[in-house]
Amino acid sequence: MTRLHALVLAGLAVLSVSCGPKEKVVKIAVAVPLTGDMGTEGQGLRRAVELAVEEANAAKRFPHRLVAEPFDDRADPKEAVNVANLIISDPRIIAVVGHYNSGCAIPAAKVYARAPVAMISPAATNPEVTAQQLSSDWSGPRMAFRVVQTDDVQGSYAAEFAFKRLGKRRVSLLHDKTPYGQGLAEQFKKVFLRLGGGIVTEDGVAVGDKDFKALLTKIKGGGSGSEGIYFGGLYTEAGLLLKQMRELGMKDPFVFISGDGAKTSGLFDVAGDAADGAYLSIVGVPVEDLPSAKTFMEAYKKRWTGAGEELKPFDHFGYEASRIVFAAMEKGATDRAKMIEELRKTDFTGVLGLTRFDEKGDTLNKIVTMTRAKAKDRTFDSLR
Ligand code: ABU
Repeated sequence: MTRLHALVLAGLAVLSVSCGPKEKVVKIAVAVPLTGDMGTEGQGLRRAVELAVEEANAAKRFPHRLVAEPFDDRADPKEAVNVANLIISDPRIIAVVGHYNSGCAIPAAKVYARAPVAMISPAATNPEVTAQQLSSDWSGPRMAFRVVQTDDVQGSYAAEFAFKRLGKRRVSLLHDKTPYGQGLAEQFKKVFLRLGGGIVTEDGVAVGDKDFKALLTKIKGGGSGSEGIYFGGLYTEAGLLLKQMRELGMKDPFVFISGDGAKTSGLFDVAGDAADGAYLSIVGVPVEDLPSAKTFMEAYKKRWTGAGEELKPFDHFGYEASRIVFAAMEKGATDRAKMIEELRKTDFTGVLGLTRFDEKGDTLNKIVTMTRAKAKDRTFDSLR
């Protein structure tokens, strides 16, 4: 046993708490939506973190049992704060993998900073999730990290794609008024205008709205010459927009472009064939195109075989976030403070390739990919 290994074992013994007569546990919190429309995505993340934890336990990587403890933030910022308070009150939790929604990660991070406990988001892409830590009124250390690219990259990429690749010059902007949806749409707008394009209408919708026909009729018939919609939001509203667009005859060459929150199989459940041809950007490279993710995908499919347990779009990010936490533990992160310190030094090669974080805690990987929905197969083709 090396000296470092001995120190790690000793430290973990201090952190962990007896759970039975002999057993000690160290926990990773998985704070995501587990119910509601976004529950499908959060359950995928829970499965991915559980898989990582089970693998680490099976390999006897640590002297104590690891546990992935799920917390349901219901994609609701207020509930995310409640959940974050519960998490910080459990001393066995050494780090958080979460949250899915930027609107949840932003306020929850403020709670984690008080503890402080590290949060690695596997999905929240609004820049503020990490950038808020640089503001003068931030209290606590910088403890927010993420393994996904940010929306300033994603929104810019989509604008360039619409202008240069699709040749669109007049676009209608819609968003769901959340930090994610609005932020992404505003970034698209900034770059599309800079390129010489025009935003001809601009509207917000509410998460949970079902009828967009009046809004779409305005876009279609307003004499604006709109050539398509850029929507910042999640798959439920995106699916309804697509369905109602097609019903109103808004079809090719009129385009629908959205982001990573809409690119999931749920889009086909909501929109059916109307999803066909929609453009959806994703952060990173599609998991099936990553040779480094092959083993993970095989293990996931072997472990999770039930109905509705198929791989979801952010699962490999959740798996990677967990393994980054384990790597930090092996390097001596035996308590919450050391975990934060160790995560800042992350130099981890795994499913996503090499992950390092900048001074804000954002991944240095900046790849974004555009995909196109194929309703017949319920798949998304990568466009290169
Ligand atoms: N980035 C996908 C949607 C989640 C969010 O950032 O709110």
